Amino acid sequence: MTDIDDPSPPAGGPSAGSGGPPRIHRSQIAAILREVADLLELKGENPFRSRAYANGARAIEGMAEDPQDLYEAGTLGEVRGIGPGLVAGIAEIVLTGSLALLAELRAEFPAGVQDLLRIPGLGPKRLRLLIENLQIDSTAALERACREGRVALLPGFGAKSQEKLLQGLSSLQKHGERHLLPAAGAAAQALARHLAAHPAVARVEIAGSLRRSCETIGDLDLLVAVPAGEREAVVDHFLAAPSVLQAIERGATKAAAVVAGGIRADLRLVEASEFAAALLHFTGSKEHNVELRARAKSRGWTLNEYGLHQRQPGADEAEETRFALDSEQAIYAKLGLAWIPPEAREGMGEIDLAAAAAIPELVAYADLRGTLHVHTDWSDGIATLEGMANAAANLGWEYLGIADHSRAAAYARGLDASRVRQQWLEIDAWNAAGRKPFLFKGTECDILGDGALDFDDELLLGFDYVVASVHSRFGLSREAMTARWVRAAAHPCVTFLGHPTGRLLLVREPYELDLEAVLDAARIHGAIPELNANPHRLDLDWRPLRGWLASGGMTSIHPDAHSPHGLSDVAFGIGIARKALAVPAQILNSRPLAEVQAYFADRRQRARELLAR
Ligand code: DGT
Ligand code: CA
Ligand code: CA
Ligand code: ZN
Repeated sequence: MTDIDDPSPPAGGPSAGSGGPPRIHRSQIAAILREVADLLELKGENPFRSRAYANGARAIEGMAEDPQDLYEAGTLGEVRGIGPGLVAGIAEIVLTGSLALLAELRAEFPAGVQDLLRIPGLGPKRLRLLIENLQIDSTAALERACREGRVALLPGFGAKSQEKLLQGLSSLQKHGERHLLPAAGAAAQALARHLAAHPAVARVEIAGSLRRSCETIGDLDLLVAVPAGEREAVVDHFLAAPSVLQAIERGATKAAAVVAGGIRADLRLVEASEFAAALLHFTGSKEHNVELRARAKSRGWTLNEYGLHQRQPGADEAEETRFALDSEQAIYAKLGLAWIPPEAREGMGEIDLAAAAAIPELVAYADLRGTLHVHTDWSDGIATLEGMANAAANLGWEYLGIADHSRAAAYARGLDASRVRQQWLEIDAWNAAGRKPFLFKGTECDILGDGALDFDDELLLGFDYVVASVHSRFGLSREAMTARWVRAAAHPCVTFLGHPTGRLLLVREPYELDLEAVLDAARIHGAIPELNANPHRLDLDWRPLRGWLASGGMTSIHPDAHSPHGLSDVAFGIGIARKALAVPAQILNSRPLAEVQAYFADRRQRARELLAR
């Protein structure tokens, strides 16, 4: 069902699979529960009821097993965080794809409430005050009230929160139409499976920005091969998918709908003979397509979503003949190009590389041998150290690095020196018993405001490696933030720069920073900027990462996982690494255990020598 030559990682790539009832993804179940929790709170219901749904959402997102498997086994109620009252609701979602309670609750509020709840920094409690006192029923009404200064006058608000709300509104406007990879990927895969279950559908692919592993997704693009006579039936089938909330468009060769999570999905229906050209076109990017078309034109051909065409000498446009090319590979080859992985199709030099046959074998999910930035319940993770280690073993990994927070991150129950040493004993015991995977002693050590590290050098030297991260004082000037990072990158004990730009996708822009200066310092001192694969971050961004790798730098793909399930977020990092044209040799955690051990040992030896001077 998927492109044979497309080694997409599991989370980003299409996996339409065969038949069977469409499974609803955990993130969709969690989104429904979370919205119920918000609306119950907004309604002013018994707070325990609302909290039960919020806890349920968190439990569903964090658990290692698939919620549907547990439902089928009848053991959902045994999961910590899922109360007995919630089991029936989750069962309803698993069976029908929706929850009647949510529809009832939505009907009790103006339609604009869903948007208002998405404003960063505005929770249901305060939204309720705005609705009751200022009759706010939409983001437009809220913006007006802020501009007119009416929000600042409300008890419990004030000028500062009014300003924050305006910032939240503009952030929502800027990002509100886009979606994070887990939700978009899950929604697309559910639709692809649903489409594949129709007997007239010969082939399904997920195209667009999702196939290119972009960091956020505007809308889903699905492509199916269907005989012309069956298109209408397949459009009906598509619009009847359990996740479809609303049909937007119904045409002869296309359809569009809004699915759960407020995500738009475009469907294109083509003949099997047009499939390869259509897949190429709808995968994009637009810039890539424009360059490909120009290349076709320079050979006297035309390339469009229906195929690559040649005009017979003297004939007019209507007499174009189509080359019989039945794969993307064949179309690229006809244009004198090696096949270009979808992630690289951004119109950023990849066509020249392909023309020179210089696109290397990019890193793939299967190359990873372990990972190095995960949290346990020693700090703010939800699983035990043993639980995280076992989950890593289940992924087939050789090693796992535990990097709980340091003491300054009090909000995340950061570890002090004595807790660190206790944790080391547990890790040493694990390794001494020969248990798998091998565990590294790491820390995610806060970088304080002035660039100093949160632990003293002696303690730092006891770790196998150090991820240094900024978790506070995001508002520093560009100069101060750059100096802070440069100082940290120069510390001999620092192995990795943690989520270097601090962005939270769709929520928070990167802080002010001269990234180039920081990367220069990292290069000089041998620190590695991590590729934080948490789908909320994907930091370092693939654009600067590409430059860093091209100039000889190395990275390491870390999930920043807070639960066993979070470990598989590395798949998103693989997509981003591929966008940066990374090969396995540039990814530290694609190396086998012994090499990583040797790398850390060398770094530590060097740090000892430098600190002894
Ligand atoms: P998104 O949805 O904003 O995350 O990004 P895409 O890339 O999925 O964009 P979308 O859904 O508008 O279109 C899907 C693909 O269709 C796009 O990547 C390339 C192709 N496409 C769309 N509009 C144009 C166009 O005006 N010219 C060309 N050459 N290709 C287009
Ligand atoms: Ca799209
Ligand atoms: Ca689209
Ligand atoms: Zn962090």
